[in-house]
Amino acid sequence: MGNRGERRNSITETEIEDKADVYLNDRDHIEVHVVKGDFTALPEKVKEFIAENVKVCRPKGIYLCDGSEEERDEITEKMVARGLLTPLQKYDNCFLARTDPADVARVEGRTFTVTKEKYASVPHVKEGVKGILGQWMGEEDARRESQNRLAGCMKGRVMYVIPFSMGPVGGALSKIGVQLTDFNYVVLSMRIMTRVSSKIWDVLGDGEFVRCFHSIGAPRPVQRKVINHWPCDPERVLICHFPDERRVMSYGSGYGGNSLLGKKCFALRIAGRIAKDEGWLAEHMLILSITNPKGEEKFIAAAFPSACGKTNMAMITPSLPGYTARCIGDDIAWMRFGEDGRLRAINPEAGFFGVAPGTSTKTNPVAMKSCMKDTIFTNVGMTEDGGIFWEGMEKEVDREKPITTWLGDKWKVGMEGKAAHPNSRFCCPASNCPIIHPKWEHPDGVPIDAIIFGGRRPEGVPLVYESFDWQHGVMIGASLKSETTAAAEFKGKQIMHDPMAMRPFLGYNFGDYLQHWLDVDQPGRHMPKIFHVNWFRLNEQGKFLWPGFSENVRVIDWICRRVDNEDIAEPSPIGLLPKSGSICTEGLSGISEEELFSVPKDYWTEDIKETKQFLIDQTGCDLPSVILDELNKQQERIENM
Ligand code: OXD
Ligand code: MN
Repeated sequence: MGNRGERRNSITETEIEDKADVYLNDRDHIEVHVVKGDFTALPEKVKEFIAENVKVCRPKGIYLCDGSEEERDEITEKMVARGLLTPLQKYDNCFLARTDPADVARVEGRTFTVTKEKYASVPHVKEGVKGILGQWMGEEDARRESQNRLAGCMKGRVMYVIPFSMGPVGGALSKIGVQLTDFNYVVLSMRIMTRVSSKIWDVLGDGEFVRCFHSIGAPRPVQRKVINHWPCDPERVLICHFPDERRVMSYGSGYGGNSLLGKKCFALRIAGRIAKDEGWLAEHMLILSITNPKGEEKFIAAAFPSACGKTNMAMITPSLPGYTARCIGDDIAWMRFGEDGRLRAINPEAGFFGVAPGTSTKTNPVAMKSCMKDTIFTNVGMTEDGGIFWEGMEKEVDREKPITTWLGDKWKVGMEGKAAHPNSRFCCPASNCPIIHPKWEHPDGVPIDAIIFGGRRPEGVPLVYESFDWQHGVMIGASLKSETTAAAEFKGKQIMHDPMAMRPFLGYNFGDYLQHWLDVDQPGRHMPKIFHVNWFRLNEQGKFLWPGFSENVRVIDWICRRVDNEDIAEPSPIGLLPKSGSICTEGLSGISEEELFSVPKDYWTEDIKETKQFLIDQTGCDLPSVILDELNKQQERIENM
């Protein structure tokens, strides 16, 4: 924080009223008070974008963000004064936000892709089947639904204008966005998660940008009771993506992926479509590097459904001596083949928005260190001395001392209930990460050697297997399934399909998406090997067969040796399995290779039948024939085993 005693340009009602009116556009004579920044200096297209939305939403002023620390401190101070942020004295410049308990996760049921033609957005599903690979809304419906919500939705509030870059500012693989929002929490979080800077205006010039609109939907005077100083309109949440226009409209929620539009909305759904049009890949993947004791470094991109431990893997502390892991990103990878034929990846984000529960000095000490400064925690518990607490941290706090839960109740470790919401988060700058890779912001990205798909599969699925080739690997990705978690609104544990870990983040027809993955395999390109991992297999007593976390380096090491074509794999009906003894288990006790790597015929007979049916039902005539062939071949191999 800056000097709290000194009042810089805090936005006060009077000051806003005092500012001279500014005409935002000549045609409609829209006037608005410019709270901060020089509207006249903005690129024309940005002025138009702002003016159109001011006209509809009627904010009391506009605030052009510059991404500076002064700006951060000014906004933070105001939020602390209002009670929306609580300073966490134990750490440096860290704050806790508690949301309205009705606004705690991404709302997949209210998230849509809007295109003129339905099948540009979603595949042809079999008659009578409910499609789960994206939701389409027609243009007319989207226009009507937006109008119903947006007219006057920012009355009495300031509209912040956030210029941001996904990827290093000006980088060849980077893209620019401009987000409008009426929620200062979003401004602070976007500042952590993306690169917000007034330099963006110069880089942008008259170029294209992704138009991101966000409103919490709580014009003043508020109609709905505001809980925890977290205004929202949860009953009317609506998140629409307009891939043809490279535009996002998000209304009603202030939480995570619903409101930090650079993340899922832009970097996955809209960028997915841009990537298809431009011939690259925008994926729900972490990026990490592993250097072995010989000093050889490999880069890996890995896709797991939400809340399956991506952040833990991205920040792995290898248990094997002599290995070093470094993190490039924990959630999203933008990957493009370079002129040398290598697939290069950047992390478009600038921060981590990690699931808090389960993160601890035991499971992810690197993440714990990353969030000790400049971090916003949301919906976690708080200790008496201004520290954080969530499920998984029981050994790190004094059990006798009371904790304030995310709902504001007094609670102690051992009592019923939970201190933190299962989808509570830490939002911290990636630069805080002690093992961040020196090249994590390199504009050319890092060369990817292997791609991993994984999920929570308690039964039947081996610890690791390798695809026979790229096409088989794409089929493995398309067949991805996992136990549900708290990242979205689903309740209870069930195994759900989450193809390519992209089910909630698809920006266009999934059949076309699979075809795009097949099409990037071109002569002259060095295709990364594709693997599937499962850290979560249980034995008959319900105990994990594999210790996971830092021990996963043993599996990563096997993968790296396979990248070097070491003869340590043997075929099975589902892919190449590690030869006996080829994964180093030295120092581990109670590991049963037999149980970890078995491929039970009954299980896989059922699995391939179900998966094939799922893909046929969900993508119908859009399913690439290559993928259907791969599924049939796999089925045949299983039948003959
Ligand atoms: C996330 C998610 O927040 O996948 O990363 O839900
Ligand atoms: Mn994610």
